[in-house]
Amino acid sequence: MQLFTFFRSSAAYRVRIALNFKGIAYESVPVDLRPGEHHRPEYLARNPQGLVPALADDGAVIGQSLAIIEYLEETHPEPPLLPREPRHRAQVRAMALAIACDLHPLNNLRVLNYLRGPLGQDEQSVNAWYRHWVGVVFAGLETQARAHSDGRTLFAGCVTLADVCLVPQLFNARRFSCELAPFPTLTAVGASLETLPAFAQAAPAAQPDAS
Ligand SMILES: N[C@@H](CCC(=O)N[C@@H](CS)C(=O)NCC(=O)O)C(=O)O
Repeated sequence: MQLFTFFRSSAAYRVRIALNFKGIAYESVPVDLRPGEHHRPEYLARNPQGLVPALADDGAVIGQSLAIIEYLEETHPEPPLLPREPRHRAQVRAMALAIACDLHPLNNLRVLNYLRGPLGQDEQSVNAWYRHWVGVVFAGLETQARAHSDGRTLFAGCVTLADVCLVPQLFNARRFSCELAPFPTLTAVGASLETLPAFAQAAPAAQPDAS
C-alpha cells in the first residue's frame, strides 16, 4: 500500500493512525501542500479532489480519510476500530463525523486561503474563524465524550474511529492556539491516546517529510 500524505495533514494523520493500529505496512509518499503539490496533474490523476490523503492499494486509489479507514476496517477487521453493537458503532461514528464532517472542512487550508485571499480577511479574522468552529464542535463533543468515555478513549475504553479523528484535531487546535481548557475530557483522552505506539508513530513530528 502507498499512502499519499503530508506530515501536518490531519486527515492523513487519521489514516496513519488506523494503518499503524491495524499493523498494516505501507509506503509513505509525501505530497507537500505548501508549494501546492496536491494541485499538480500527476496527483490530480490519482485524486481528482486534490486533497490528501489518498491510498493506493492493488491498482485502486481511494480518497477521503474515512472511506479509506472503512476500507481498512473491512479488509483488515482485526483489531477493530468500530464496536460490535450497531448502536455503539453509530455512537462512535457520530463523534467521528462531528470532527470529520462538521469541523474539519470549515478550517481546511483551502477555506482559510479563500478567507485570506478573495474575501480579504486578515490573519486575526482567519484565526477567529478557526477558533470559533473548534469551540462550537468541541463543546458538543465534550458532552458526548463525558457520556461515553472512561478517560482513556472516547468510547468505553476501546480505541475507535472517534479517537482516530480526535487526536489529529487536537493537534490542529493546538497549532492554532485554540482555548482547550473548557474541554478537559477531550484533552485527557487525547493525552492518553498519544502514548499509544499507533498514535505516537503517526504524529506529524515522526513523519519522514516533517520539516
Ligand atoms: N474530507 C477529506 C478532507 C481531506 C483534506 O481536507 N485534506 C487537507 C489536508 S488535512 C488538504 O489536502 N488540504 C489541501 C487544501 O486545502 O488545499 C478527508 O477526510 O480525506
